Amino acid sequence: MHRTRTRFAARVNRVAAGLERRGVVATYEAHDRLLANRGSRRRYARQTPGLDEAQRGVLERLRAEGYASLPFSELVPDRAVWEELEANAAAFVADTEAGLASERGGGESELRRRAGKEFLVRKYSWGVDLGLDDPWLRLGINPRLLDLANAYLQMWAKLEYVDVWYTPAAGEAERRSSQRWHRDFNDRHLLKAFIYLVDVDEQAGPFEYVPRSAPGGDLEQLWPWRPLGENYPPEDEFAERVDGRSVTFTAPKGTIIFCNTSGFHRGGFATGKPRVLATLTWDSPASLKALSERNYVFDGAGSDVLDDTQRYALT
Ligand SMILES: O=C(O)CCC(=O)C(=O)O
Repeated sequence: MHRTRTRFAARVNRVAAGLERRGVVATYEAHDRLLANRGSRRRYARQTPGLDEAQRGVLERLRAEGYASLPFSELVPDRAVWEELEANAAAFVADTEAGLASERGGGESELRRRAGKEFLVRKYSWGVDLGLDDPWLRLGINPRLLDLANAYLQMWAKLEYVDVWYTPAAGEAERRSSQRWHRDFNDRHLLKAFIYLVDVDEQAGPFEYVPRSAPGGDLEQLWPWRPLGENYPPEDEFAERVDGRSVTFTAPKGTIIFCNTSGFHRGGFATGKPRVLATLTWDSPASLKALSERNYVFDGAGSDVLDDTQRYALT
């Protein structure tokens, strides 16, 4: 009796989950085609940003390959911006290493981690209030990056995620979660930036990407992107079908990598050295309506200095 009820409850839950999933997908598609993204595309068309040569170079490579990388200083030549980020990152690294040392000694720490990706320590993780005094938030709406994001997405983008990650060298044998090849499920209109804050070699878990695997690329049919899709293919079959066509971003500190992570990517399998990077995600309003949630709340202070694209990105 109890067993029958349990099985029945499990079936009801499965049906409910299936219906909910279909509802989420339908909401996303409606917002992409008709509702939220239409307004955002219209705004972009009315006010298309002028890009300089460095930005145009990134945009062309993003459109052709789904990724582009370059020294941060080529995109943002203002030295003061980098120095402020570097100082902020150094404080995060010092706090993180103190916390990890305390944990190793059996003590407590206030380090932020998220379920499923415990191998990674995050500066913000989830649910933080951020204002314009935060250099990482300001980087996400810096016109050198935001104009590029808007031009790539062909709409006014939303800044969805801002964080700094410290991945300790774990010496694990097996890759887990985002260390394995996957597509991000949360938007087809997606741009991420990874800014390396240390030199990243093979032992520090470099980011890796399969060029032209994002929607629109000639490898898009490889376990195609779907909203909320089954996005982690079997590793063996994946290796066979990709057959060495991936790119590995071993690169010095101060490198910025842009990529559309609805294409296949993986990284952060730090075997011998810690990896420290900052990461930003821009996506479409449709994604925020149905598939994603910001990891921060913008406190709004001083927002009168922002232009319309910046305010749109943060709200
Ligand atoms: O840590 C990495 O290099 C990969 C991160 C990742 O998969 C993601 O941000 O979607």
